[in-house]
Amino acid sequence: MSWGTIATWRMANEGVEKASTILKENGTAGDAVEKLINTVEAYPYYKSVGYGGLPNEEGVVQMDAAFMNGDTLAQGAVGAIENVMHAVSVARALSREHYNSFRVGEGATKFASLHGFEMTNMLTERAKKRWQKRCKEIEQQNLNPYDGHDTVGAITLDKNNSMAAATSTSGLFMKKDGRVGDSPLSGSGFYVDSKVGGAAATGLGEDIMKGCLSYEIVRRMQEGELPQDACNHAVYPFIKDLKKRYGKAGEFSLVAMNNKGEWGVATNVEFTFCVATDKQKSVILMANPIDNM
Ligand code: SD4
Repeated sequence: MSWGTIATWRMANEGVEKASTILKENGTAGDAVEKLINTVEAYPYYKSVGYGGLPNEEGVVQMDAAFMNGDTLAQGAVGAIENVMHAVSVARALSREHYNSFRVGEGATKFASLHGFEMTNMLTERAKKRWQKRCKEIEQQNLNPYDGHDTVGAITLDKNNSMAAATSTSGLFMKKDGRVGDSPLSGSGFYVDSKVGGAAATGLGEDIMKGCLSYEIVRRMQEGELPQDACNHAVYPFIKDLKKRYGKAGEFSLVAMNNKGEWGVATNVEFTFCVATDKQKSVILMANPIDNM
């Protein structure tokens, strides 16, 4: 009986270890992925996810998050939610609703509050200082305001062959009020089907959305490609094409796992990620863009 998990960035390491324990002990893919993401969300020194996440240009922390059940294909998501530490848990609660399962802004916070989620001021002193510094830098040095962002995205496979996917992020640093990225968007920031596998993304949401890259990877795996081939074929030609048609492509990376616990990644930037499976003890690995992009 295989189990496994793969997640974006080194920051997911502790969460991946906790998810592995759940999966080894016969827990569900859904519980494991939620625990993985919650662990990153609660840590105040990760500057792009959950508590301590970086604010928008008005100094307000707005989170995007999603949860998907690979058995039922049920999904829940929140966009630009404020004052909630565990946005992914709100997304999971929303995934149990047949209607109204993707909520944004005040409506998302209202749902969280009604469902007993604690209201938390998400702007830490540290994040506030970084924001103040960046405001000054932008004014004085004409810097690109949107540097500094990462998403934790993860796929889990449990011993019963069920899979789940989830994401959580504060999105682009200095984004506009109400801006929503790829992370809560089905098929772009995440997708999972227990009959096949799943994928999740991190990077410039505006460009990831242009290719629906998570769905494209799952679709390729469904056609029989291994996760690494699916990642290569979905991501690298897309980057080339985007550069040709749009003139540029932002930085982004994708991780994927199939329902046998085999995995793959593709990236156009130096990228760390975490993996653990029944055959592979939890590790942090590094991926680089392939040469002929
Ligand atoms: C977004 N994809 O909001 C997120 C941010 C991110 O690495 O992952 N950056 O566009």
